Amino acid sequence: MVKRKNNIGGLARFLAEATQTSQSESLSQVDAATERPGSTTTLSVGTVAAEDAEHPSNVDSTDLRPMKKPKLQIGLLGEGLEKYDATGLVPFYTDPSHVPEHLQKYFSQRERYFSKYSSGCLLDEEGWYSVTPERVADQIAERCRCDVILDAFCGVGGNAIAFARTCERVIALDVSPVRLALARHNAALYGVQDRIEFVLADFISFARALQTIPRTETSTSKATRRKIDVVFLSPPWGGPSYIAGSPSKAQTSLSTSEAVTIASEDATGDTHAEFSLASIQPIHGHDLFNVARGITKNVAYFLPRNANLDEISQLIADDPVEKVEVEEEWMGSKLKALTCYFGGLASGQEAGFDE
Ligand code: MGP
Repeated sequence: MVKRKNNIGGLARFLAEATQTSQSESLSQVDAATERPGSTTTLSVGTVAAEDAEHPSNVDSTDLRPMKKPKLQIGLLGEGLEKYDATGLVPFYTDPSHVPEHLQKYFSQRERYFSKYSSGCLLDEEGWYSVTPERVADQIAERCRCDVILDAFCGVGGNAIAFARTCERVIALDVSPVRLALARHNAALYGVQDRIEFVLADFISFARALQTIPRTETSTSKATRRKIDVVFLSPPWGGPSYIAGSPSKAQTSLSTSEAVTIASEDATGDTHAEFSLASIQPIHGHDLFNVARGITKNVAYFLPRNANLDEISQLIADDPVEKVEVEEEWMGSKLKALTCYFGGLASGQEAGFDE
């Protein structure tokens, strides 16, 4: 049994100290996000809203009586969990007739995304179309079982919740304070919020800041980098139209008129245009992979079912020995996505996990 370590909060502090400029600003927002989200049912996690609640501008400065603490309202999470409650940040749909047309197909799969949906799970628009279905998330989490995992694009928390069940600690990043608050709300509903460190940060800056912290103590710094065992990448694919494919890397060097769409047949026999890693956001999917590998060799990369397999194998072209394992994520007769396991996560390469 691996011992639980509780110093992830220290990681955020190390990063703040290491960078001190824009990164530390974003990390102070992190503190706001981790301390105060959902302190009322309508406020967002942003610092401004939180400060307004504590220092309203219409306060009479001559009135020296101690200010009353704002009363926490009971939301979907119920009593005792108010500080994690994000009720009111986005609609909680229960009646199909209230769901916008373009979200209907996702709403009909709500219990697949979160088996506890009806208890009060919250998703924003991007969450509806990109959350990993719970059973798929559980399967990936089993494969990624480790001490510390970094969920680089946590969204509304589907994967982070699953990782919290198989990993000692989860560091969950997102650039959206709203999505981060929704992820924490959902994690609280599953009772795993204490195992996840929610960090308002973009993965690229986070990884860069991490590199500035020495792995071992130096004469000038006692701060050492916390070991991250696995990085999980589930980045934006460019929205629901990803299935229409995109010009591959080779194709993008051609003029638009020359660019042709390569069609491929997936295991269901459906034909789709191939998705290129060039369409990954916020940077090219190949570059994103390299950033993750700067942290650890053990990377799990969640990609569209029509992803170009040649591009995936090219990710490790500079290593003649390493293999990537591509897992098809099926739900019933439907192929949903691919998870690509690298380093010690791939079958046959487990021995290299701790390298
Ligand atoms: P889908 O193909 O859009 O949904 O996404 P579905 O219900 O299979 O649609 P259908 O019309 O083919 O029936 C399938 C799965 O891919 C989703 O459940 C998400 O887990 C994942 N997914 C979809 N998008 C658009 C994204 C994305 O942008 N990023 C990530 N990381 N995952 C996504």
